[in-house]
Amino acid sequence: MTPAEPKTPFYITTAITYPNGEPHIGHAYEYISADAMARFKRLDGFDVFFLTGTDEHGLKIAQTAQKAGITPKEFVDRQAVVYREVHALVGTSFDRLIRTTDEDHYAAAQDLWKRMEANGDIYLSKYEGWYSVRDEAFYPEDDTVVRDGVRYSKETDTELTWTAEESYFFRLSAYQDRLLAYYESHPEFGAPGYRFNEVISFVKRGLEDLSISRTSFDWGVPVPGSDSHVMYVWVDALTNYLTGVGYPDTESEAFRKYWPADVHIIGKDISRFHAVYWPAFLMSAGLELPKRVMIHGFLQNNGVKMSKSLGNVVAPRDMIGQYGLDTMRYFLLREVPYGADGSYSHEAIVGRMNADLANNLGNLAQRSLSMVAKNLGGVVPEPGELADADSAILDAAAGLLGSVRAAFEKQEFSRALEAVWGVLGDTNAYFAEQQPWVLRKTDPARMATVLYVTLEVVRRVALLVQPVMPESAARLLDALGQPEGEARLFTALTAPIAPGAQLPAPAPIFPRYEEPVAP
Ligand code: ME8
Repeated sequence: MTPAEPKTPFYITTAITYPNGEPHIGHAYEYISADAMARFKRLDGFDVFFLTGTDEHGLKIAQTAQKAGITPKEFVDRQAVVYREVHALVGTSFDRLIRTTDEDHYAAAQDLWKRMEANGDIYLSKYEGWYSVRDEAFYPEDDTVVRDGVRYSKETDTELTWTAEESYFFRLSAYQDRLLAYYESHPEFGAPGYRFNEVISFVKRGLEDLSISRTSFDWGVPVPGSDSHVMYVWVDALTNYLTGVGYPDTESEAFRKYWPADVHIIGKDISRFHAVYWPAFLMSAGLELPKRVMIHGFLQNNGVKMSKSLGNVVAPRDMIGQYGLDTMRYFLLREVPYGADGSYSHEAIVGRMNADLANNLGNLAQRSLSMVAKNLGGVVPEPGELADADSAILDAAAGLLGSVRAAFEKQEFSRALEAVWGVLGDTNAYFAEQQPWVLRKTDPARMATVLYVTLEVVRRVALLVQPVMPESAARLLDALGQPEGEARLFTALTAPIAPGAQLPAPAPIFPRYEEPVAP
């Protein structure tokens, strides 16, 4: 026996969430999209490491804890549980849920600091500038505006405070040319293009050195050799991607296997940190750069920004309770082209749930499976000679892996689902034209072939939608008699459903949304 080929590693991360507030659907969106990507790669034969977690240091967390009357550590311990529950709720199949208060993370952040320092990129000076606690970021005066005596960031509209203190600086200004050269030679690094172009313009305008330590509070990773300073929260936060795979032990199996990351999944408000500061830190430290930074858009409620003051922040738990997890996962990935901003509304979710899931996929599965149950004793039939219509539909289904894979490669989730639903639409049309319920009397052998072809398309679709709707796809594969394990990997796409297999009694999997009737 020849040993199995080692699997190709694939390392994917989400942003680590600030756990100061309550989780909202925007966070769930990020977890779900990264999760779909991770599941896709696992099913496609990759050795996946999926990292997500919480970003627990910084002034914002310290202030929130103070308001709650507890220590920052007590506060983040409490909130880490809340976020762990959200991950369980949305089905995040992470390999590690990192917390920046984890012990190994301190060692990693300090090691990265020392490498940058050894490279001559860190110096001590004094900082004076406008700081946003909400964004944990400084803004140049030109990028600020005063309203009613309060200064705000033009970009994020968050309140700014004048901050003056001794600070360590990172020589970011020295990296402008190297960053631009890197972007030029790695066109896949930042995506989508319309978002990454903003990053490029920012770098082209010239980079200032970056303040990377604070002395006015102590809730952070201590700067090595300098007791009065803690690291700027973003230096510590970005390092989580290294800690997650064994850094600072660069010889560890995990690090050698998984670094550099294949993709960082992040939202549009933090592209600068990931596509400018982070690669510059890594260049300075002599470490490889991530292969891709994928920038998703923001979700809005009915076209309106979610905010506490408007009272339109929806908790993932409520939405999932109302529509079901897989409906939400499907909706979020299908409705909004990944990268663009998007909106959710009751009508839009119900529309997708009823049209795409219940009518299109659900009906096709339920009608074909019930006909097999009623007319063939629930046994997968032997197909006869294939007619052109049969081959055409099977070929279309066989072509899906290629198109879905190409779309996932670029995190174009909506395009992948569109391709699958295109074939489902054609299969529904095929089913309606072939009229197997008529063939039952006129030509039972032909009915058997039509049902076989339909089951086989449904099986391929079920395999391919597993990353997006893991629970429903699993139930569909159960209904098709597909055992767990190899029969559910993408390699099984080319091994058609076996005639003669006994199927369990079918039960509907994709319910229609019915508006609750007022009492
Ligand atoms: O920025 N729609 O944390 P965070 C979609 N700790 N995505 C949204 C969103 C919305 N309405 N609101 C937020 C941080 N996000 C840092 C990250 S990484 C080393 C440190 C996204 O809790 C946001 O863009 O403010 C980010 O990717 C993630 O949620 C966490 O945001």
